[in-house]
Amino acid sequence: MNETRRAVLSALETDTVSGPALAERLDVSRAAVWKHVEALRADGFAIESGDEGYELTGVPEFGGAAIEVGLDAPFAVEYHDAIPSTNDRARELATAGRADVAVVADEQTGGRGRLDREWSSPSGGVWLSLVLRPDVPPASAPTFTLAAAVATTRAAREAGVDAHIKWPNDVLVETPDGERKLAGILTEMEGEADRVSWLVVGIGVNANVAPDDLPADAAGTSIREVAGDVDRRVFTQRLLEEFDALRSDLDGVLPAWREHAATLGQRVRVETGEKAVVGEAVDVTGPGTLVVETESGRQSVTAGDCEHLRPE
Ligand code: BT5
Repeated sequence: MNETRRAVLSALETDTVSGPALAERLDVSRAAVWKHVEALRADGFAIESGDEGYELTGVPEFGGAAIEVGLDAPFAVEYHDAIPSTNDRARELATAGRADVAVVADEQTGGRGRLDREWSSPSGGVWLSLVLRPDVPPASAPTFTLAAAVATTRAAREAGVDAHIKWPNDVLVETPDGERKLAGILTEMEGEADRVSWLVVGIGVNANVAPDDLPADAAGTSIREVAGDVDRRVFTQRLLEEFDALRSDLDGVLPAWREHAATLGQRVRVETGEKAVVGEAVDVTGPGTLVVETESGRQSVTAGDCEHLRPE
């Protein structure tokens, strides 16, 4: 969004302000203020002009400016009604040197999961990718995936969904028919030997999505199915705020992850590509390695697909 327009919006966020006062505060003409107010109205903001000045009385249901209003985290939001993949767009922004941008879409036409799997992304979801430039070594990158899983789980719980994390990156809901996937995370990175250049953390949440719109074989669920429709603007803000708090305290990520995880203490089968590791998941150690107690001793797994097995 245009800087002045953003400033008009943030002024109206806390107060009713007159046109002349706004013009003076932002050092622009009254005509410019009026133009920005009109543009905001055209974007769906309800701004009333009364005796005291302009009053913000309503924000659009979803969208970039809507998410930025009242957001207590330093992300600029780039919104698309539809886009092939927010991760692809975030990679472009990362390559161009940007940081702390959240690319958000209502619908993705080419959503990606891990290992080039498809990620179904119908309209009504929260499909979001963060562009980050943390000053950490590449080995610490998985911590940001864990942080995204914690942030998503917390936001889902606030929306009334009893969500848990399955190692490493799935957010699940336990249903009478078994575990259902509510959200997935795809982290991509470019780095040098000793430090990360950029990270793109892609988070896909089945928010206001009908179960019929999810792939039949995916065992997915949505916030709509479990708890009814969520205010996606507030949900996205809470997710971004929780993520921002976690990345500012990386030592706190692993304990928070453990607290929200359904995997620890379970019998699991982890497909690593080369082999299957079967046993009890006993711990996750930094920066996201799963420790499995198998018949032949403890094994550490850094990546793979994890299945929760029924107890023997
Ligand atoms: C993931 O992969 O779980 C990572 C998903 C990341 C999606 C986000 S959306 C924003 C950003 N932009 C992108 O293009 N991607 C990211 P994985 O663990 O590989 O799981 C993929 C598998 O989940 C698929 O093979 C399906 O079986 C299943 N699946 C596909 N769409 C689903 C959905 N909407 N809900 C639940 N399961 C789904």
